[in-house]
Amino acid sequence: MMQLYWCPRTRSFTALWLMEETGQAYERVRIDISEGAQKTPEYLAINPMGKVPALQDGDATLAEAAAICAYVAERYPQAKLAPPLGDPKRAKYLYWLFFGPGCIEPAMVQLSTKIEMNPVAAGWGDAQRVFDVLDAALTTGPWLLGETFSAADILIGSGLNFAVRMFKMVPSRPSFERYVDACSARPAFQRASAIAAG
Ligand SMILES: N[C@@H](CCC(=O)N[C@@H](CS)C(=O)NCC(=O)O)C(=O)O
Repeated sequence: MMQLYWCPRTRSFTALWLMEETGQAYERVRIDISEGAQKTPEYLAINPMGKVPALQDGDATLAEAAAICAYVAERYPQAKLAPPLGDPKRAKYLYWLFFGPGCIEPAMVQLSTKIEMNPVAAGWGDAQRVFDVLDAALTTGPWLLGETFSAADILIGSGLNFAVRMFKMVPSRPSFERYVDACSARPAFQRASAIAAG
C-alpha cells in the first residue's frame, strides 16, 4: 500500500485528492509542518527538500506534487487519470503537468512578491501571460483536455483552489471560478476536503 506524507492546508491537498480519485487504499502519514516534522532525519530521508507532499510506494519514494500526479496516474491506469501512451491527448496532458510547477508556481510567487523580471529571460514570461494562457484553456473545458478529466486537472485545479479561493493570491476570473467549482464538485475532491478538515 502507498504511504502519502501530507499536512492539511498545504500543497499536499493535490496528492490527497489524487489518491482519493484512484479508489485505491493508501495510508496517510501526517507531517505537521508547523511543528517541524518535515525536518526530522526520517522525513528528510524521504524528501530531502523537507516539504510535503511525498509518497512512498514500496522501495520507491518521490516528492513534488506534479511528479506524484504523473507517478500515481501511471501506477493505477485503471483510474484513467492519464491518457495512455500513444494517445494524442497525452501531449496536452504533459504540457499542463509541467505548466503547473514551471509557469503557474513562479507566476504566483511573482504576484505575491511583485518582483519584476525580464519576461524574455523568465521561463514563465510573466504572471499576466501565464494566467491569460490558463484562462483561454479553461474557457472551453470542462477540463484541460476537454471532456477527459486527468491528473493534470488535479494538479492545476488544486493549485487554483489554493491560490484563488483559499489564499486569494491570484485574482479570480470567470473561467477559474467555473473550473474550481467543477473540481470541487467531484466526490474525490470532497472526500479529500473532509479528510483535510479533520
Ligand atoms: N514544489 C513542491 C512544493 C511543496 C511545498 O512547498 N510544500 C510546503 C507546504 S505548501 C511545505 O512543505 N513547507 C514546509 C517547509 O518548507 O518547511 C511541490 O509542488 O510539491
